[in-house]
Amino acid sequence: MNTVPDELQDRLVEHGQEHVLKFWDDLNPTEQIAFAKQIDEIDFELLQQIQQEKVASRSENILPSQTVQLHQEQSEVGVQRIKNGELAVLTVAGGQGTRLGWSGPKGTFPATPVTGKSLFQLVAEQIVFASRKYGTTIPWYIMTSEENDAMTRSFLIDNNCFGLDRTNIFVFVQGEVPAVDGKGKILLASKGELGMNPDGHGGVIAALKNSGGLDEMESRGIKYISYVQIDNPLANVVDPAFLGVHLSDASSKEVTSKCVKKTESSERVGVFCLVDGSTTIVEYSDLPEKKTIAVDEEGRLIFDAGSIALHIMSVDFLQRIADDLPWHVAKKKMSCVNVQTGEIEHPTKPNACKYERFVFDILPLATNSLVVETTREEEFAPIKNKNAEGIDTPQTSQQLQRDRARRWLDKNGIEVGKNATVEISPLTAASASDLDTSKLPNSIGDDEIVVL
Ligand code: UD2
Repeated sequence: MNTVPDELQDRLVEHGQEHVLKFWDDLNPTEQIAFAKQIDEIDFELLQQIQQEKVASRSENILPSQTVQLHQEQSEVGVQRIKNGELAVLTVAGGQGTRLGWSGPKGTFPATPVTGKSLFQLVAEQIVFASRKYGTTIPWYIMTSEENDAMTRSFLIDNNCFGLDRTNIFVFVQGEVPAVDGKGKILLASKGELGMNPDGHGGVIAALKNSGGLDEMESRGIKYISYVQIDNPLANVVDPAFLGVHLSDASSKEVTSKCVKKTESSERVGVFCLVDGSTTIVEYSDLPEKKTIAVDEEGRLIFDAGSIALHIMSVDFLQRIADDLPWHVAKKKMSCVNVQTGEIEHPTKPNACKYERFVFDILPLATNSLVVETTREEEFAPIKNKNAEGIDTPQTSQQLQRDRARRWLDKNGIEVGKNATVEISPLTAASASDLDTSKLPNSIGDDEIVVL
């Protein structure tokens, strides 16, 4: 049995968190060592700063954001920069597939309609295709979480990184923050473990910086990042037109974001808005109801620019703002040890304050940003919920993937039977114009299942 190291005790007392040691004597020496290590790694100053950070009162000055259309003519300049090796892909993949009933990292979830390719494979193969097409290297940065890091790494290695060179993949883990109760006391997940939470997808910027990822990018000559969430199989991860528009006018932009028109007021996507004059995304749950449902004279939604969480970010901008993202607090339910009784409690009401950062909070920090509208059917088929829930499910996503494949074939004059299922591999094409008609069938019959 070890006594509590003085230094540890002092630090906890200094920050008013000494209650976490209440059950120290119940732990065996190995557990004590692990617990001491966990406490030692906590940045108490940061936790204190987050708790003291004033939650900005929500401004009433919210207007719809300006958007421009994304045009393919802007591709040429993007292509040049990709060829120069200035673009990297960044995927946030800290989430688990729990909401989908999938035990494992969300990126390992089978997403495509015929071959069941995983979400990770879809990103990897798009990078392989673009690297070949443009004769360049496009490194891939993947953010994992403590929970899924080891599984993600083995998944990639077991699958030979889906054709990518391992030296061009940089996996890094997002940060964690202790969860606290209403009085700011850290919760105990067990007698020898603090209750921790991932710091949100906005933690990606600080994690990139702290892991050396941003410096590594600069040493490779990477100037721009294509940011994608792992949950959208149709996300175009290497899009020259998107990069082109980011670079398009005299004043260089620090972040450019894609939006699509919302399908209905209740759609659960963040909305691009001008808040106190700055472009930003207001999460669907935070946009006042009146604004969410507001329509113009023709019945069209006024706040209609939905975020599909695709951004081009300039690396030098991220270096500058890496530590500046604000924190959000969410009250959630979390099982934890009752410090009076030592028993684990499963609350029926929210008992824990969880702290998170949101990646879209980089927008108001940018001196120059732009929102471009893209075609929803081409780029957005998120997988968020189980099939039974009906919206943003594996089933709805697969249908949208099939529809896009059909449209690409149609554009090339290939007739596809009404009930046919077509899957186009990211290794074959990134757009309708990439399809090589000499290798395509003349037509695809009804009920046929085809992989191209
Ligand atoms: C996100 C956006 C929403 C809309 C929608 C589009 C937020 C808060 N909401 O909603 O506005 O644009 O996407 O599809 O951004 N992740 C991590 N670490 C974390 C938390 C999340 O890596 O700590 C990753 C996660 O693996 C996923 C992505 O971030 O790839 C999105 O996270 P989410 O599922 O919490 O966001 P969602 O679907 O509520």
